[in-house]
Amino acid sequence: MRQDLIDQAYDVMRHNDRGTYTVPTHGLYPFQWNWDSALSALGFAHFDESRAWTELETLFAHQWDDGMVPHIIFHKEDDGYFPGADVWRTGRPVPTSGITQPPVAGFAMRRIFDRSREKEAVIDRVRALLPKVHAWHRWFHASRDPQAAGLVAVIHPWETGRDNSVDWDDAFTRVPVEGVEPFQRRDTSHTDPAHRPTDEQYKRYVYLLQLFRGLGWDNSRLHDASPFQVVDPGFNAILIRSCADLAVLAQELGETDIARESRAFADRGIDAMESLWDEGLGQYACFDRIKDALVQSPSIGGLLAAFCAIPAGRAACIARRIEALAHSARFMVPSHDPLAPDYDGKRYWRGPVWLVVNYMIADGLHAAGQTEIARRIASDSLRLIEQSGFAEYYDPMTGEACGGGNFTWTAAMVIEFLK
Ligand code: 9WN
Repeated sequence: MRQDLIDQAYDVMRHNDRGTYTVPTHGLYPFQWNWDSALSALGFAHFDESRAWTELETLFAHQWDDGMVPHIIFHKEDDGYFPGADVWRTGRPVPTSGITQPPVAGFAMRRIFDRSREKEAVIDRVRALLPKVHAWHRWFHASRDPQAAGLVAVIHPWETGRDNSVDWDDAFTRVPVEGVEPFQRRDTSHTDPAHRPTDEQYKRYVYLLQLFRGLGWDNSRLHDASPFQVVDPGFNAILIRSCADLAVLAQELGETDIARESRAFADRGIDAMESLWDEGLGQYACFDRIKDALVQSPSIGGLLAAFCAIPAGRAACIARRIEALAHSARFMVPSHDPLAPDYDGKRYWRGPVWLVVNYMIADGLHAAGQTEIARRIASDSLRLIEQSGFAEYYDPMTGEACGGGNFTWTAAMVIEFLK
């Protein structure tokens, strides 16, 4: 075990700890982010399990009445980030954004509870969280799957957590920019603009935000009104995995209704994932609901599908895809295929390696028996840390640190890989 790296990871997490929630990194992201928090809870659990549950409790304390859990919670005012609470204007007592993020909390809960050495001490807290997480999963199926296809759509790239992926480029041509209020970005004053989304993309992010705000953040209207409706295999794999894990946890706690419904969501999702398989790409692909077509984009979204229990043959294909990627990049797993024309090794989700995604892919492949490639992903992740520290993301060719530094979830993943 690399105790020195674990100690450094603990330091990063403590540094970004605000007591009852954690910020992704000081400066660039001064609030609580949804999937950052859930994944960071895994790291906290290794040195302070109670603090891990607090992280999840704080997140769910800001759940909306309809079940949605917002992607940002603006606990304190800070003008270092755009768009802030004054732009979202969701009318919440503690301001939040009005969209969601990958629902990784169900998975995190089960993993933390499975490993808990003090189950009796935390069981009431777990029991209290369970229906909240389930309500969020129900909300997804009710609000983002109106045709009951078994898979849910995202209506804003920020929801996927892979903000400027090449996956959204085509769908974004249908998102207008007319009427976008003037704004000033803050991200580019904290980090290298060449590592961030473009101004054109930001205008479209804001267009969607304004559209949803104009509809009063009414989730019964947003999906159908959005010109951006994309079914992301990675996002859905996270939801399916969380439903499956919640089913196991609920069963253990005697909550049989939640267990049954969660299992049904997961089973239906797994079956429907098959509709996203793209034989030409040799991996899963996004589906654009407006265009009614798969998106021809070899991104990490299709590889993250391995996080849920896809058929063994599909997991083997994903393992082969990653082996092929290893011929064109030094560090696994690039967020976009380096041989594809729109690859950009430093620009955010268009090429760089992200440890959180590596962790989830490795976890899924390991469960599917693809242990060798899972080990390779873990060891590449640690090589990046040794070379470049706890960055937000890394260039897959050079290993250079990109984006923000001292990143909470990167540190949490290091602890997970090493413990
Ligand atoms: C928008 C906090 C978040 C992550 C996302 C990542 C980035 C925000 C931004 O930072 O997104 O939500 O302003 O760029 O893309 O995955 O949750 O770390």
